[in-house]
Amino acid sequence: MKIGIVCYPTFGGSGVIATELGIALAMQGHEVHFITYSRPKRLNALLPNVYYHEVSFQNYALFQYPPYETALTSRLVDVALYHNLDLLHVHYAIPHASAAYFAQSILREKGKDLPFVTTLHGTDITLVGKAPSYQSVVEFSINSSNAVTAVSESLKQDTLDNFHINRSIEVIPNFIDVNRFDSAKKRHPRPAYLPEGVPVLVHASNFRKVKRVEDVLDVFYLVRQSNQAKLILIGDGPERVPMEVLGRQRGLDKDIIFLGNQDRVEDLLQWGDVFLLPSEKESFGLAALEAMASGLPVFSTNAGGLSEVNVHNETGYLVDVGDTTRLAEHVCEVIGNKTILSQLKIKAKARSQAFAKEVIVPQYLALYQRLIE
Ligand code: GMT
Repeated sequence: MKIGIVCYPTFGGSGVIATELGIALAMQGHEVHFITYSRPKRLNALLPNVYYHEVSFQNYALFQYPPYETALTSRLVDVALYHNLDLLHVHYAIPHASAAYFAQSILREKGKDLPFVTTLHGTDITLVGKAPSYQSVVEFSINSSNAVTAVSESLKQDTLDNFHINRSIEVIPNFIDVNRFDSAKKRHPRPAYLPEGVPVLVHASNFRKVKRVEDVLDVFYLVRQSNQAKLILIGDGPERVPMEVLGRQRGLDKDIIFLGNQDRVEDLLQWGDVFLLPSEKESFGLAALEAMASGLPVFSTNAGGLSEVNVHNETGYLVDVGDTTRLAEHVCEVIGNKTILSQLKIKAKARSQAFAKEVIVPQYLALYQRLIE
């Protein structure tokens, strides 16, 4: 098959899933064309069967905002015709689904049929998508897609609750390459700032408000009242600088290590003992799944689809949004008891196998096959 993939090329989960899916398909011999405004972070230029087409902008003094959707649509038409694509898979509805719909309409005029799949990832529905400035276009383009998938049951339900949807939505959960996160393949010794024997708490996100990173610091503060511990923060975003300031104000700065955006998150997760994800909204929680595959129990909220990934009392703990006291109690209990910690680690790792790429990628392929036929 010749498949076009549209995604955000950033460190966000939707871009990561789109990239990993494209790589997995290319490794099976399919021809995969990424169409986006810059090379996706995890996309290696040397991979066979993988092509990257940059969306370029013609800016003009009249444009206060460059019309990305128009540029993307034109690029989609061009790549679909020139490379004779069989189908398009767009990740994150805004503005990818409406650009795909528009490209499909243009291509039809030119005698080419190009079905498209839209995968909903989270904030394209639960946050920005339902805002009045985008809602009608998101709703129309979901209804007009040839197939729609959501990354969790919770996100599917949110979509049905927030939009007038007149079509089916298939749930295909996110996935990972479990081998990459296998902690048995420890490659990097612990750095000096993480002394042996001191429990390491980890959080990874895009540092947006919705992730409630201040709750991560709150939990760490409470844990530190009675335990030695270190906190590793992976990622970057608007909340990073405020969190550095907060860490200093709380006298925790010597024990919090900000690592910024990282390509090889699996190498860093291996230093951790527990993973914190106190998000306000989370359609799935890919970062939690990556942590579980690395053998870290997850201490999260019960927001959105997190309970479909993290199982309370088995692979970690789930609390209501904002309940940092309860979350800190669970962390203290676990880091103070080696037996509980190692049981949770084993179960977290075992659960991650349910989301192995070998299990999930065939579900996308079956969907593509149905569409093309
Ligand atoms: O975080 C976002 O704003 C967007 C998006 C992204 O690109 O990272 O995250 C969403 O998609 C991920 C991949 O499907 C999910 O694992 C995240 O839970 C989801 N984020 C939210 O729902 C906040």
